[in-house]
Amino acid sequence: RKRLDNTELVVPICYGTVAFWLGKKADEYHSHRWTVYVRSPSGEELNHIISKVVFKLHDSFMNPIRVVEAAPYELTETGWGEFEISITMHFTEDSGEKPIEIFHPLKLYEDAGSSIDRQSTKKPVVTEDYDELVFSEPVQDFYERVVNV
Ligand code: SLL
Repeated sequence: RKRLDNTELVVPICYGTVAFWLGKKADEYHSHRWTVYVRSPSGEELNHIISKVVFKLHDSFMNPIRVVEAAPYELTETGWGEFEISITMHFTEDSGEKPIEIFHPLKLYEDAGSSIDRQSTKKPVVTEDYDELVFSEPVQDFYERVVNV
């Protein structure tokens, strides 16, 4: 497969968690409903670049390895605790790229001292990170396919 010298393909992504307290519906093991996601900051499709996303949850979850093979690349669960989520992005076969693993903390509670001191079922706790996937010297066919979408 031919790679392009002196070329970089830069793909912006953002990923994060959104968590709602369950209020009256909360029980000991399910105090919150939360979603972890990977998406394009501009709302573009990522499915021409990403083939699947593997979310690895804390071992206290049943089947902690969750595979999402189509957009939207997100997962919703209920739980009681915060932990570090492993997010592995796999790329389309023609890219010749290895998977990339990133980590993102699931946040259920506002920081102590935050002005939002009372939990509400309506106001989610959100954390989001922005990043860029940088493919240097990309495979030519992949590059041309992606930039022509
Ligand atoms: C803590 N280190 O102790 C963390 C672990 C794990 C959270 C948090 C499981 C929910 C389920 C769940 O929420 N685990 O079993 O459905 O705070």
